[in-house]
Amino acid sequence: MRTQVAIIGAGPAGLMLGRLLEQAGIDSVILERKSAEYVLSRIRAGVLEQGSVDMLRNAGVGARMDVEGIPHQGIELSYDGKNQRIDFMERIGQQVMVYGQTEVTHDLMDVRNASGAVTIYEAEDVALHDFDSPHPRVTWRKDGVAQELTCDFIAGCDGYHGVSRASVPAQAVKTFERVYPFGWLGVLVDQPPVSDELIYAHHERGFALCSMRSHTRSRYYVQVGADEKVENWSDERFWDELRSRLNPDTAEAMKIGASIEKSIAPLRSFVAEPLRFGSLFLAGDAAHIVPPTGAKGLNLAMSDVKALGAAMIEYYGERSPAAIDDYSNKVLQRIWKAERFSWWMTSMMHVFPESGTFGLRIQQAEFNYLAGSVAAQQSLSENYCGLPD
Ligand code: RFL
Ligand code: PHB
Repeated sequence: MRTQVAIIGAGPAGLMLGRLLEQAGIDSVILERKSAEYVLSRIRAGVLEQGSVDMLRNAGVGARMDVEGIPHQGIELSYDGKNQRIDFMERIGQQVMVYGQTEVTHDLMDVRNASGAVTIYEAEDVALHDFDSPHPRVTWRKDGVAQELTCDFIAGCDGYHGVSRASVPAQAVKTFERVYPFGWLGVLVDQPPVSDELIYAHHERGFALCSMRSHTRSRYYVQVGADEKVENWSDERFWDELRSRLNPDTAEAMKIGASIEKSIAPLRSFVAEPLRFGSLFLAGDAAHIVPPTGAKGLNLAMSDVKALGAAMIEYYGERSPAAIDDYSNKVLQRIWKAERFSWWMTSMMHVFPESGTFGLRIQQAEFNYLAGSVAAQQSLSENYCGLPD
């Protein structure tokens, strides 16, 4: 089999890249290790920056988002029960869109299926070859049968645990990492959200987040220890813990019910450099991880593939390698700014047992500064809603 661009991974990064290329008449094949149903069953991000919203619309996959997505013009920060609203619209004239990653992925899969472009699900033992040359290859097995794809480029969009970054010789890649001593326990429930806006709460028992997927489906998280097991968290224990971390009025108003999904995600900051190795390019979680506190992961994946897609389109259209040569440097600038913001939001809102009472006072001062400073609120707003490309 032959294609122009082999894309590894059918998450939001791989599917969006495939769509951008298809719109420009460039052929791609997507190889995905799991089934489409499995990919759609993973509950992840919920917040889209304006830039991601625009990308989905321009890609012709914004119609359902525009009906079902919920525009949000601010967030609530809660610190030991005291609430402070950050009004994005008033501070910087922007908003974000609450629309689940599952729905984004679904919409991108539908448009790809309709286009006839090839996606191979349940591809086993995907392996990358010869990407230090202009004639890279990808091999895999499907239903036990060995397969091969030749191509011009490989886009590694296969997430943090994927094969693409792992295929690069260790001495060719530098990695930067911080692992946080906690995770997020998340619950999805078919009950209306407790608040019209997201609530990010700091409490001495730990961080909590009240989010949503729709007017009838809520997503809640609590900070838990890094080695905590989901089996130890009955629904009752989760609701008690969540409510204990919110201000009493919010806790009182919360509608609870049987969880329809419950999982723990570890928190990590990670960046690989560079993001190009000959004919192989990394994008999305394959290239970097942010802790979810700033709602940046999916949005960064989108902005990476926006740049990568444009660079490939320029390469095929104008026979110019300038943009593909610039890809890694260009996107790393934005990635590091999102890393900084996600680290900062995480540092302000979570409980860090090792930083003691001094650390707590610094967090309190950070919150008080935000509450009293228009400049600090503008800074949070522009980072949360998305910095320019
Ligand atoms: P994905 O979504 O991980 O997709 C990678 C795909 O590659 C496949 N794959 C392979 N395929 C073939 N061969 C192999 N060897 C393969 N290995 C892996 C995988 O099966 C998968 O289908 O990466 P992508 O596309 O880069 O997208 C990144 C986003 O998924 C991620 O950044 C966000 O979910 C992060 N995130 C959030 N981001 C936001 O922008 N806003 C949020 O509100 C937000 N909340 C979150 C989050 C992530 C969370 N968790 C669970 C990590 C909340 C949570 C709890
Ligand atoms: C979510 O709804 O899953 C969500 C929202 C905001 C975040 C992280 C996760 O910062």
